Amino acid sequence: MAEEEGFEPSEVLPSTVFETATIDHSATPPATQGIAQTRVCCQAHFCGQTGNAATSVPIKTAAGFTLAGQGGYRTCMRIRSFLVASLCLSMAACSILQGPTNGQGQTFSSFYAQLRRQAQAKGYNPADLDAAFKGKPAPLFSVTKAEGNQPELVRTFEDYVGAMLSSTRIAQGRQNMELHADQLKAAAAKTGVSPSVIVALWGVETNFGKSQGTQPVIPALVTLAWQSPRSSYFRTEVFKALKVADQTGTPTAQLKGSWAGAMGQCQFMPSSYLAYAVDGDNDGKVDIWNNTADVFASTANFLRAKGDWQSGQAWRLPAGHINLGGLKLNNRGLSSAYPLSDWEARGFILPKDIRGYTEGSKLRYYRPEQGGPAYLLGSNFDAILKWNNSSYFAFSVLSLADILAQEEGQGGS
Ligand SMILES: [Ca+2]
Repeated sequence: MAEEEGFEPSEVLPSTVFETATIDHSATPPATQGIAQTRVCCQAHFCGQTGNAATSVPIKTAAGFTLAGQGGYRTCMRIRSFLVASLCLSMAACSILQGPTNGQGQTFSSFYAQLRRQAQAKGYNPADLDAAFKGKPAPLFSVTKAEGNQPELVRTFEDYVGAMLSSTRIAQGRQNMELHADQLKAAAAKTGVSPSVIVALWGVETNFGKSQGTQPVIPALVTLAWQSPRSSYFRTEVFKALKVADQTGTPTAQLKGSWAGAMGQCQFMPSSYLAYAVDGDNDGKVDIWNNTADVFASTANFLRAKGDWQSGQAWRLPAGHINLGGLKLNNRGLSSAYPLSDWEARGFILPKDIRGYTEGSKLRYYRPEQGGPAYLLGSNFDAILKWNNSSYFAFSVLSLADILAQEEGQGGS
């Protein structure tokens, strides 16, 4: 359940501060922002102008000097040299003393103190948060770097799908379909989600449980809550993770997962664990880390409950020669979902042997590659998008499921 948005880690003063800084002489800015604003003032008065006293305004440097803006160009240039040196020293000193800041100019220690207070207000023990860091709260910069390197952000559709449908993964998928046939059938019987789809998701998420991630989940989520543009989402996941640790009796430092905070063999975010993970083998525990019956039951339950999985419905149909006039596609060639009747009005003909669709069934148009095949995708594609909002991911998972289903004689996912 990786997140699709990418951003660059911000280990120095964020460039956006400089781009958006305005000269506000009435406010007293926070320390970091103040340095950035002073730099803008410095450029405006000493580089763009020639020391015009009438238009100059007082400049308070980071070192505490205030210049009244009187005098000519030579004086300004001498002062400029002094100022630049002072600013450089001051910025370096601030960086060392305070550490890097996020896009809002907030240091990690300041953010963490605030988060700690929020956790306490929500009824959590802040000591559990501290324990996740083994008593030394600090950001994990490897987490933010990883987010900018998601495979789907740097690979083409062909490369991405090819890697997901490797011969090794298909072979291991077949073996696992046999090995866990009873548990998979039990999960399918309760949810209508076929074993091939469950195994395909398991295979692409964690290589059939073998690659669950080794990051400490709570520090990873706290880092993302501090630095990510989706701060509020990850902040909520931090609190949910504390709840997961409590429910499962896991010490917070031992809660492991991916750099994005996804946990266990099905890579559930903490909120998904709390909402959709279920006890597949009725042993009284919901263990998505070690128990395959729970992993399969939880995976299928997510698709049924959150994705409204339509059992037996073909997930893709050849689009044929339909009228695309006025149809908007996103940058990956995917349209919004429209009723079957709308597509029929554009010239689509539903094959007679396809079941599970009505006139109101919603489908999306999808042509991932220019000049390549085009499809209409049913709501089970959307169910996978709710798992991971990436069309490449959803297409790969369901294609893999089709291959595994053919092996098992299921006739499609
Ligand atoms: Ca169980």
